Amino acid sequence: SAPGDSCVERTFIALKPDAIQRGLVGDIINRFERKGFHLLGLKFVQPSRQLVEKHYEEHLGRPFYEGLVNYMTSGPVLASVWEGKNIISSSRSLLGATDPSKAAPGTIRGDLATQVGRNLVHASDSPANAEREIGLWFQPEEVQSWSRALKKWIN
Ligand code: RTP
Ligand code: MG
Repeated sequence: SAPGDSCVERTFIALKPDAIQRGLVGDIINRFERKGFHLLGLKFVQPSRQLVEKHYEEHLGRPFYEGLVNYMTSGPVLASVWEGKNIISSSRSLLGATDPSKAAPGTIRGDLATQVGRNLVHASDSPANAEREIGLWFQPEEVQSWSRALKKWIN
């Protein structure tokens, strides 16, 4: 295997309803592509309450939970699967802090958002959660695999 292959991970990224409604899909996807991450799956969905409740089940009982579920079901979401070296921590760096008012300039939330309850995008926070979330949002056949044979023009 090539050097660096051992840290290649998959993650689940969701563009939340505010990202769609504000016309920020291209900007946000562009940042992941420019970073060098590879798109494996992409789907535009109106999530059910049940799906969002499972997705954010770790936050059940928190004061913001009900508002979070209402926000995430308020319109279509762009669900995606990406692959890349250290993508789980690296994608969370691209997003910036959960609260956009504390997120650094240059990050998605730092550049494009102001409120924690309207923070544009979700990224998985661990390898276990990434696989759990990919399984919640996607059927196996909806996710491509990047074999080395397909990467004719890149490392
Ligand atoms: P996400 O799961 O959406 O990628 O965000 P995160 O890891 O940065 O933050 P997390 O703690 O998992 O929170 C999930 C989402 O809940 C909303 N939230 N509101 N204090 C609040 O009002 C509050 N805290 C969290 C945000 O939409 C956050 O992204
Ligand atoms: Mg989270």
